Amino acid sequence: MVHSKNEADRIKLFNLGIIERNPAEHEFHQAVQEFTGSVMPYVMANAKYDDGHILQRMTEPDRIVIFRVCWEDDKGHIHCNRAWRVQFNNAIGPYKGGLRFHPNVTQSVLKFLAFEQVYKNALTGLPMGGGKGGSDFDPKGKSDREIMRFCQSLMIELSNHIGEDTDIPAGDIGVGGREISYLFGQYKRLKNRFVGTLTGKGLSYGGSLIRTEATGYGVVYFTQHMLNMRNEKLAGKTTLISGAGNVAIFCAEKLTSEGAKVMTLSDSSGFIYDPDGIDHQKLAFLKELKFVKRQRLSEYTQKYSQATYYQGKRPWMIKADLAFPCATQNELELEDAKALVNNGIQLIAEGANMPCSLEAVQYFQEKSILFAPAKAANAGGVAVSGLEQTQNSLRLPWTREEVDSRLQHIMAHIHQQCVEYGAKDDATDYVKGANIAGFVKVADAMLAYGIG
Ligand code: NDP
Ligand code: 2IT
Repeated sequence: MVHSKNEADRIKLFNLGIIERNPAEHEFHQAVQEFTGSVMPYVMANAKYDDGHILQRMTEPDRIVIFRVCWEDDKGHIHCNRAWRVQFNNAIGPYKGGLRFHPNVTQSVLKFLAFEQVYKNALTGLPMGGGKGGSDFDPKGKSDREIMRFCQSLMIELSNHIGEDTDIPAGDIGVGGREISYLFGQYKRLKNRFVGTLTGKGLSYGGSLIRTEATGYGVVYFTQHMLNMRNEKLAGKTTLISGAGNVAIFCAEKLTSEGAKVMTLSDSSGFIYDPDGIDHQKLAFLKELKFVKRQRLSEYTQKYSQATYYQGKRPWMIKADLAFPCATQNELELEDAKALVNNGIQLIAEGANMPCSLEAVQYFQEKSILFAPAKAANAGGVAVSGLEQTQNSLRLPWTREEVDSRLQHIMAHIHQQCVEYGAKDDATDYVKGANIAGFVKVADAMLAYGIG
């Protein structure tokens, strides 16, 4: 986005203030910088937001809870981890957002995720504020019992800060169905209440159909709307996906169902390239490998010998039409963006949160590549979490068709908002559209409450 001198100065000054107030929180700085790049000009053009110092207020979380989590491993050794819950903004609904268990979790990572979640949740049109939590606990190589003891210990403290009308956690990296079940079971025991305080639950105890698939499916629904605007279709497109977790696998499943060819998946050790495409049968093998056996992706090439495994590499040097980064933050940098563009990439949709660096996003925009930012493209997961809460309150489970059709409707609505707020010449700037549409909802609620 090109800014006038005055706008550029205001953006620069504001971001320097963010860096000064939040030293060393690089991921948080990055998320705020991406946001203000498009929102500051809008604020400057609308005096009520500028006079209300709304951006200053929106970039300060409501509160952050930090606590110790001690647990005993299978050998009787005691471990201490650190955990957080960032309750960023509840202007339009109770705090809502996932929990991440990964050794690289820091306060900065959780603040960036919670900040993004505020505007993503607003875009869904459901009454959800934004929060995020997690721990620097590494679930890799731990037994089920160790995971259980860690989750139970974490919930002893977390249960004091959450509730079905206060803050509703869910999954994220390292937190899937197994972890949510241990967390929910402990919450229920501590509070003696069976309520929808966590989402992503098992189907027989309050979970929603399609929640597992929702983020990945939603990314594909959103992509279809982007392609439709250019009279293009998914069928026949070649695609790259990074990650091999919840988001990546179900993104691959839906792309394959729609006739696109998925050629790559990755994990933190490397990526697989299957030129024949990762079809439904291969995906069934991968679901068992990753979600049941919890093994490494490199095993894929043992079974499918036409595929190649690239140790320690990312998939972005492979030639394809569409790319879906679905693993983690900053996994696609400027050099990767250049390689993709050189190879004729048409569209990038962020399945993960902030997977593209600021420089990579800027480069895609300069080259007029269709680019869907995370807060729009991956909102399907939290949207179906919202629908899980609705079903919990109604005490009525919906069918697969009902939930999927609501998800499709929500993704269409998010796309529509991006088009409305992101108009640029005769195209759509999805970064600007998603940021401003999310901003307006939250900012208007905050202004209505007065100063606080
Ligand atoms: P999972 O834990 O299911 O999978 C994560 C995947 O990413 C794994 O393949 C993992 O590989 C890889 N990965 C994790 N950290 C790194 C790293 N530092 N470098 C390289 N690869 C890494 O998580 P999800 O699929 O749920 O989440 C993926 C992304 O999607 C995250 O950014 C998350 O915030 C976002 N997201 C998730 C939603 C959800 O509903 N689950 C909703 C919206 C966004 P390995 O196994 O080797 O660690
Ligand atoms: O980043 C995200 O949107 C999630 N991890 C899902 C959050 C949720 O509450 O379902």
